[in-house]
Amino acid sequence: MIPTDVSETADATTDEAAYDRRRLRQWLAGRARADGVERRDLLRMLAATGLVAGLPTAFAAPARAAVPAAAGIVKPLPEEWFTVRGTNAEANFASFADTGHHTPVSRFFVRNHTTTPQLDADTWNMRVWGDGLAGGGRSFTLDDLTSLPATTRSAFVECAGNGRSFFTSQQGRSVSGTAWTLGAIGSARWRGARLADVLRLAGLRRAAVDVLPRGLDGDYVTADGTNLGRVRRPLPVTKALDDVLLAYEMNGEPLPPDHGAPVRLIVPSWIGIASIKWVGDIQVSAEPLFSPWNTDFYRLFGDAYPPEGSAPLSRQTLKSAFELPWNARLAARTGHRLTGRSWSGSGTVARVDVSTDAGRSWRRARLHDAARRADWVRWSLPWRPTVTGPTALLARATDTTGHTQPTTTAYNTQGYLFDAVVRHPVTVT
Ligand SMILES: Nc1nc2c(c(=O)[nH]1)N[C@H]1C(S)=C(S)[C@@H](COP(=O)(O)O)O[C@H]1N2
Ligand SMILES: [Mo]
Repeated sequence: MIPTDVSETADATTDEAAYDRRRLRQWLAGRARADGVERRDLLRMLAATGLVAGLPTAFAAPARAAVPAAAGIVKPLPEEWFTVRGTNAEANFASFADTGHHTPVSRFFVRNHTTTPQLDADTWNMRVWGDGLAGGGRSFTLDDLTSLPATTRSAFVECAGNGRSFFTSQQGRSVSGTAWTLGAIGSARWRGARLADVLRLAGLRRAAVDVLPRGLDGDYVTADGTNLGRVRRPLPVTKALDDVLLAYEMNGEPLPPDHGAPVRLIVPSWIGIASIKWVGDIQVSAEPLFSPWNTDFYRLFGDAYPPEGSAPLSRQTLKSAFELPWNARLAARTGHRLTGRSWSGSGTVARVDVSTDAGRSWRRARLHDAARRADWVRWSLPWRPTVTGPTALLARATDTTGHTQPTTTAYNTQGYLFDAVVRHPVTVT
């Protein structure tokens, strides 16, 4: 069930309390350790819990007109590279065959809740504020950020709903949300300041638990007219201090408008919503923070999950895709080179196995990139088909945590984190 009315104060309070209890349970059980949470943080969390009921919960505000389809994206969206889905543009994964490790900006998918704002980098500034700081906080201009030590790293950004359409086409379940195939991902070289440095300069206190970056794009209004305010999602301070960037460059160029100019967060290995674009301010809090993006969205709801949903989603899952058109036709008795990419939000990709006979037999693909965390690896496999007719190609990755892509993914109402092996139809002629 998807909660639709987040302005209902009683429900919101209950959800928040449940969320908080769940976080505490996880920490007590040591299950959040992978994200760097230490036991001494528990004491802070316990102290903070009592304050949850007093948090503001109302999001009710007048509705706005709906945004016309894809009107809000600035860059060109040629049909061979993109499929427009509402306010979003999915990359055509087959077209990645002629790109290198990194996805050019011109091919990078766009996921916008509303429209791309065109901000002036010269006047932009970002306020860091809240009771998790000592003192009154601090504002940063773009110059301030570029004068800090710069970090460059390669990382994918992938929507939590990437692969969502396969819940329906492979598993026969309908789910809500954009019906992405596998093109809601791209990998780029990001350059920026460390969020950790910015938080320390702003006066981070040991009592801080959550940071809440907020975008400068317009308020997000749901289909039923509820205004949820500006796009924002809390991030635990432990992750914020670990490897998060405030990126101002993408593939060696200033960040382009559609991808968050002048400054966006890059939260490596985590679901795309964590990487807030067009950052306008960051709240730093000594209490857990909540927004619809970590209570109603980006959790798993459904029969397999508690009523308040799973814990807020963090890491991406494991996936693979062929760089080949859907229903591609391949000549028999000819040597082909199948190529594709695999990626994981946990550990790195250790191996990829490919089946060219709909899953009956498997061969190990050759990997073409050194495995790196939060990034994808390219792979290839030679294939000389002999049997003509329709068949399915399957790619199945295993990561260094020992996780292998399963045959099916447990259903969740909003279709997040599809990790099952995708059956890619082709015809041998
Ligand atoms: N401010 C803001 N940040 C945002 C979004 C948004 O709509 N507004 N979309 C999020 C989602 S859901 C995803 S998947 C990624 C997509 O990043 P991209 O458009 O650069 O590919 O941005 C995230 N950051
Ligand atoms: Mo997303």
